[in-house]
Amino acid sequence: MINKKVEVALNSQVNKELFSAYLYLGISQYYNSVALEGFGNWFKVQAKEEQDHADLIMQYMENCGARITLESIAKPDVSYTDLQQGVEAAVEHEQYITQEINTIYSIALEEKDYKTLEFLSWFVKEQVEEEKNAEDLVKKFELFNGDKRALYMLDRELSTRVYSAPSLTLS
Ligand code: OFO
Repeated sequence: MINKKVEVALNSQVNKELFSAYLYLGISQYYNSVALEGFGNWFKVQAKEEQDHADLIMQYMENCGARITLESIAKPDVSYTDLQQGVEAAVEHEQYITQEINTIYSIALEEKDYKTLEFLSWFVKEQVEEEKNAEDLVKKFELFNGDKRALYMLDRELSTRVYSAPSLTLS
């Protein structure tokens, strides 16, 4: 059994995590299209992590006997006119997701749903890393100040990112 308000909020978060995956796939395609395939790789790995986040929430909901309703996933807007806009979009999106996770946390707290609070604590910590990773990319862009050679080096560095499964596992 799970509190109804918490169930609704978690169900909505599943959609937001799937949208995150879709957005990052779009950003990945954008960077591939301008021959920054390292950035393309970084965002493709990020998209897989977002899919994991959705999977974890669905698994938790299933474990609690909650009803999951899959909603439509919105079309991401990746019509960027500047190379920095992709990484800036990621920062903005992660800040939004942090707010959404915090909102679910507040609802669970209000409803005294301690098991969901325990589950969400992993997401609260994860968002610190998610925001920092995206912010670091923006900072590097700003540091390079249009230096193409530095951008090329960063692209090579980002091409080495590999997917790893989330540290949270549910039985
Ligand atoms: Fe799921 O953390 Fe990013 O969006």
